[in-house]
Amino acid sequence: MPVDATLPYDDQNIFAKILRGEIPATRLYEDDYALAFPDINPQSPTHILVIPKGAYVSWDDFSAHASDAEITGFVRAVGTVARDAGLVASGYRLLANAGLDSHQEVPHLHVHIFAGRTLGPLLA
Ligand code: IU
Repeated sequence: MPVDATLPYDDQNIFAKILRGEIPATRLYEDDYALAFPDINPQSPTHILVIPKGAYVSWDDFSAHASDAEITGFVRAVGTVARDAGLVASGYRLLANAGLDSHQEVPHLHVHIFAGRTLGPLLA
């Protein structure tokens, strides 16, 4: 079910539980601002999710309310995860769904990193 990204943050969402260690995930990368783990239902050979540690529903919430340190830390973390996964030479796609029309399913901001095959045109 797509989520309404204008709703308040729900700390019972699945990614909040992963952040708190209540649900296991393979922690590919973690620092003060971000956590990365493999998507449970990969859409490409490499499909990683990167989430901020703060409680933000969507890109809109994050960009409006996160501190400069959180934003810088998160953006750097996404780049580090892609680099550490060896994706720079072949390339990769970043995607962040936000709200109903995008079909965002988990109400905690996440950036998808897709790689490992030719991805084709966006929205194909
Ligand atoms: P979306 O951008 O909100 O539509 O993407 C949610 C993603 O979270 C989707 O690709 C799921 O496969 C993924 N996911 C996950 O990795 N682990 C989970 O426990 C659940 C969803 I629920």
